Amino acid sequence: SPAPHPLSEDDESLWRTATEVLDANWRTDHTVPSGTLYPHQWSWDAAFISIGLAHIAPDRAWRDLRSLFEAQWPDGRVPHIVFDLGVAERDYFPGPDFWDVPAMAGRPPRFSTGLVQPPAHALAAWEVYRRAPGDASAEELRRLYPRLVALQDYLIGSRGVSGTGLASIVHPWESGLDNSPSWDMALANVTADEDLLLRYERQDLKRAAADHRPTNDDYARYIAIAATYRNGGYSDADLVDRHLFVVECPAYNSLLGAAEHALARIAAVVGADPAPHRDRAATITRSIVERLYDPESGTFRSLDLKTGRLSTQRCVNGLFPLILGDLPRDIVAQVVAEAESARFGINELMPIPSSDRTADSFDANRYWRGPVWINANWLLARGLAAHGYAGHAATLRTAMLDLVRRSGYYEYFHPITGDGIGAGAFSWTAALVLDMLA
Ligand code: 2M8
Repeated sequence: SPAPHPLSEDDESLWRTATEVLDANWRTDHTVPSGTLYPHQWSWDAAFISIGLAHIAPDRAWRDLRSLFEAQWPDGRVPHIVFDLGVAERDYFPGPDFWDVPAMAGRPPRFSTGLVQPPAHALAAWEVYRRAPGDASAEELRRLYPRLVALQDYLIGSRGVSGTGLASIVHPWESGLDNSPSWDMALANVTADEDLLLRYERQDLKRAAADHRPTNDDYARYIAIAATYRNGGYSDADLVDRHLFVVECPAYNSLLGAAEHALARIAAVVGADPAPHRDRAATITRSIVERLYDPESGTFRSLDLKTGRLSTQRCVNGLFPLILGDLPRDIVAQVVAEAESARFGINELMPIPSSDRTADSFDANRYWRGPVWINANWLLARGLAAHGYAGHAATLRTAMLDLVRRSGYYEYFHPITGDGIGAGAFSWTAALVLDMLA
């Protein structure tokens, strides 16, 4: 479908190619993040993808979100991957055999993982509704609302380990920022189970360069943590005592808070009470500030609940609280200063990298340890605009669009050369480009 307003010739061609990426990655009732690396449906990918689809095919936007929530567990969790059982086990690791989840609520056995991902879906549902208003969208919101609430209840309840309104993640994969330096300290206390990993074959290394992906050492820990959670029946009881990895992430919890803000708006449309959502949002913002903000460095960090220690690493997740409209002004100013600093450096030539450029842990090629990601920058641009930093938001938008125009719809980008890395024809990159052009 055509752009909603006339575009320059360059942007017109960007619009067309982004549409082609999303068309090619559509599979009956959902979009895959990438036809090669990620042949199933991913949770937070679906959220970003739906926002792009809202501009070209609102029916597909809603279908994608609905498919994801049809896989919701009876306890409210929405799985981080919904498997396409028609795809061969060897096409993604760890696949359905590894996760081995039981049949439930009309779903076949092995239909998903037992982990979650950042709860970006309420925000996405609201944004799809705003971009494609009307009765059909209002009806979709009505259907999704109780499911979105059940997800929040699960995260704030079962995953509310600290009792402060914040949710803990039990695996780096749940953060979406898989190998971020933000987890290095917590992972140092997890024994890498090389023997366990040797029983499997990593599929990602057949499809992407090894120095662009997490290391085998990372994967050995990922598998050990996932196997522990699985062997405990995916139970969330006594996590701090029983589990290997229990962390509060500032990005994850910022999206949790943003979800409550979005649910307050959705509630008003579907005839529910917005007040409880506003209360929860306020609690989440307060707790993020009280628990995850380090006044000395003026940054947010992740908190390891097993040791009680804040990570010393400065990563892009520390900037995510900017997406909270109720973040206190003095703290907003400090986070903006961090984003402007040489560590992240907002400028027109390059979007914000996933990790502190000046840190020893910075790795320009390796996934979430340095490269530029479009979803993170899209969220930060939104946050900056909402707090009155329109200039910074425009700068990030220009930098993102230039990068994609130059290098293509990559999964992530080298933060110095701008070269595309990881999977090409990556769905959320295409979707968010559409949103920025519209
Ligand atoms: C990446 O994570 C998956 C595991 O979930 C992987 O590496 O195999 C992350 O970038 C994550 O944020 C993303 O949702 C997923 C699919 O795009 O890929």
